[in-house]
Amino acid sequence: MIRSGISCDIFCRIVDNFGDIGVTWRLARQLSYEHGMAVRLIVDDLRAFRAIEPQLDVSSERQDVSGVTVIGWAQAFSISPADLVIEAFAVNLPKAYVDEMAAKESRPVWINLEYLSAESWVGEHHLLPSPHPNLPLTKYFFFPGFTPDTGGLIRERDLLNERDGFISVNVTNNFRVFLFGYANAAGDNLIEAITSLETGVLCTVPAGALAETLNKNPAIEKIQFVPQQDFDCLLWQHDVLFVRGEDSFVRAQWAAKPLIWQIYPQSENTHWVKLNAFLAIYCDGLESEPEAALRELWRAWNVEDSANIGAAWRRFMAHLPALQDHATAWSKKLAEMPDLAANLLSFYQKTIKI
Ligand code: TRH
Repeated sequence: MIRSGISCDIFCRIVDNFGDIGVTWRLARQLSYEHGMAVRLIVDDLRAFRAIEPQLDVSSERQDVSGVTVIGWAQAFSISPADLVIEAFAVNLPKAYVDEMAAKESRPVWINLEYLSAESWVGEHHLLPSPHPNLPLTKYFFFPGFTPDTGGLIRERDLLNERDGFISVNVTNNFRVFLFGYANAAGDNLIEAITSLETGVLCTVPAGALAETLNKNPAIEKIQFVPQQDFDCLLWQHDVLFVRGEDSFVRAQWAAKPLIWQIYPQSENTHWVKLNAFLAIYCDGLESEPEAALRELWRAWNVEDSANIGAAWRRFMAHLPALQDHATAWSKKLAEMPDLAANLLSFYQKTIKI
């Protein structure tokens, strides 16, 4: 592969769970192997990172993994700034690193990669500059999103072809549900409803709080985390996907399967605004009955409504063919937009010329 000659540093602090590292690790690998960039990922918690990348050596503060140099946060002082600097989710960069960015003859392009949201203000704020108060540096807000006025979604070049190839040869007889979520009081009733509706149904539940709190049920298969490179194949083996956070939510959309999103809860219920904004664009083109079924199941799962989750599941399943067609159409529609890495690079090329 031709190296682009562009270097990139991505800074990530793991707040909790795997969303921050999930997004940055995926992006780092793509920038390296598809765009030939020299990528360093500076991360504060190698142990958490290891859950999605078992090749990592947690005792090493500098190592090369899958074409990316992974550096422990404490070693950030030892590196000179790259051409493109990405701080993920408004993490504060080390002061010495920022001072060095300002001192460089050709200043880096500085991006703050924001959280994903379908809210309409995102397009208006995407790529807005934020000049540094006292250094000759400008940081740009980069918003992922679902519409062409945003930074788009991470999508690897061969992802959809790989998906179609995999699905065409891996046909399973059992109906399979993937259940990746936070602890949920409605979990047992949901499993009960899933297993009483279908025979031979299997529910895959990745390790974590949800798996730990579920009652024993022969239909449940608890699994350890797979490496992130294998996560898509795992999704493609299922018929309905319960996902959460940000990265698994996006991958479920690329999997083109009916999905239920458990959104990361925020204070003052602000996550509902985000969830409804997504539903408003996702449901466009769905008939009213499948739309109502989808909305009801999403609501019941997110408010942990154990009394109504069973009925919501049955209603959702009654519209499964329509929901499957819609998921396929949605994934096609999203794929018409340039992907996030391509948008990032074209912004870099434009900005570096200014
Ligand atoms: O783990 P998440 O809930 O992450 C988050 C964080 O909580 C974060 O603070 C919050 O702001 C954000 O959500 C919105 O969910 P997410 O984003 O889906 O990340 C999970 C990652 O783990 C994703 O990259 C897929 C990966 N994964 C594997 O690689 N293997 C596995 O087996 C599983 C189940 C997941």
